[in-house]
Amino acid sequence: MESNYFQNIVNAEYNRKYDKYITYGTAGFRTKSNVLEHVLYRMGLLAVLRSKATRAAIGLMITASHNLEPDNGIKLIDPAGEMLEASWETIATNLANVQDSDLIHVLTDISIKENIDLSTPAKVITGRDSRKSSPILLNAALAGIRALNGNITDLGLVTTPQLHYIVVCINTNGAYGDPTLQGYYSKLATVFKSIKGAEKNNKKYTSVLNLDAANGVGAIAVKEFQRYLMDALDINLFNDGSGSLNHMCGADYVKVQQTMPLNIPSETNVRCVSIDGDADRVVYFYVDENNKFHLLDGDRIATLVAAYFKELLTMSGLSLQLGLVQTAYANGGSTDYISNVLQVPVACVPTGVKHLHKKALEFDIGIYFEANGHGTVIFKDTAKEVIKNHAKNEKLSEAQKTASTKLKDVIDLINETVGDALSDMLLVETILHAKGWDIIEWERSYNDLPNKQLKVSVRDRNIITTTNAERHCLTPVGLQEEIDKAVSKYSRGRSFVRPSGTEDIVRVYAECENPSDVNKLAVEVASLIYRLADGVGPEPS
Ligand code: G16
Repeated sequence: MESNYFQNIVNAEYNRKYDKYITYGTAGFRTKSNVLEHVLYRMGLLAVLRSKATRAAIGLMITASHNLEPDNGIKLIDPAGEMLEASWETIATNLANVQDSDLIHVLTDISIKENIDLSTPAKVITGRDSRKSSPILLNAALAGIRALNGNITDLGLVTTPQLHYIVVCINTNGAYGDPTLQGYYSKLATVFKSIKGAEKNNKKYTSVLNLDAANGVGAIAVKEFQRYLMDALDINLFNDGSGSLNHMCGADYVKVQQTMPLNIPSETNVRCVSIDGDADRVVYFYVDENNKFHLLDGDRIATLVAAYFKELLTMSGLSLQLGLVQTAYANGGSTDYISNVLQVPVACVPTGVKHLHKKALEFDIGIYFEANGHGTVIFKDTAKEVIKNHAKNEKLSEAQKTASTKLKDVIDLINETVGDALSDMLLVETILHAKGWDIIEWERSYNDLPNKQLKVSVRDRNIITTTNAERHCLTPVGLQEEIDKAVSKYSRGRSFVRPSGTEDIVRVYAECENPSDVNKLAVEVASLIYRLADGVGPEPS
């Protein structure tokens, strides 16, 4: 049956027109949009096989998230809303790179090795971001899905987290929520309004914020949210799609450059939010009366959320295991605060929400955030059950009842399927409102160590390999020893390097105690990479 089954997949329009090897990176395939059509066609084919293998709906999102407009990419979403299972990333990479003449053979091989019953129906839910190249790439993916008779639901322009959400809603027959965009907006907005109550403001908290939507698809979602939230949150929207995508705006720009995005007014102490091009990351920031920029990134969100959950668990009398997952990018100040002040167990894993999500599943309540603002909270089903039953317990004191009801309600505010900038923002707003905090109060909990990120272009970024959750460099030989020497010169110094899985560059992270040293350390390490890993372009200075 196999060879017959695949006979319709030959389509000259989507022949391989690019011979560079392409790999499934940190969050899917990502490169220049004009070389991706055949990859998207093949991923359409693969999505059908994955759906058959899992006997569930699969998500396929066309996006390059934080990258600039010329790039594009694809993220595949597994049935439970997670990123594609790791073993299938290798399958995807192989499929993306084979010669056209080997395609049928490789697909047949996948179906045999994965023991796929090809008569199982397949369902693929697709979505795309607002890039100009996305419709063409979506057509390529749809052609691939159709070639294997997969059933398609195309959601059109959606944020990545909306697609994750709808995939899970479909696969749980609506138990997670109504599988529509209206269902998504309505679920989050309803809970937000109900937890926050009628009081818009509380002590230092005011409901006004400035939001930078990176000129991406998130702007559409924000406008839609505003209709559902009504006046529960007063969002002033900037970079709403009329400018260039992620160009000097968006969460990645604000986090890496540690500066205001284009177009956001410098209003003293006003809470500002940046999301990225597909709205799966969020960071907060403000400028003070001296026009100094302050960033409250994913680490700050993680600590705010962890402290809130810890408080609610203690107040409700529940003993569920709370844990936090970070990456090497987490600021040393945040890790110290989590371990020593909050006393919440903290784990460190390699970059990529796929790694954080997996680790967070080990806790009853797992909070995971990358410093870049990508993260969420996930709950074990058993923990949800315990919380729900506890909130119904009539023997609880008034304080215990209030806390456990809040805990139960807040679960519905969180998009557990993946990091979701807008759901995360509503969670932060809920917590700040509950505490009566402005952004300055929030920032007071701990001090970040001064830190800096740089990008270095090298001939082949894959010659950099790492271990120990990316904190230690294995190759090129000798690089780690040189980094260690550089770091040892600075008090509380730390630095690591790793190849990006979304851009053709090597990333450098540096932090140390003295703000005037951090740039020196970052440049020193960047120069080491440039010299030992065959840098291209101008040497970092
Ligand atoms: C993706 C991943 C994130 C990761 C980021 C940067 O985000 O989902 O987990 O932190 O890429 O990865 P890298 O440092 O390997 O380039 P997004 O928002 O771009 O999809």
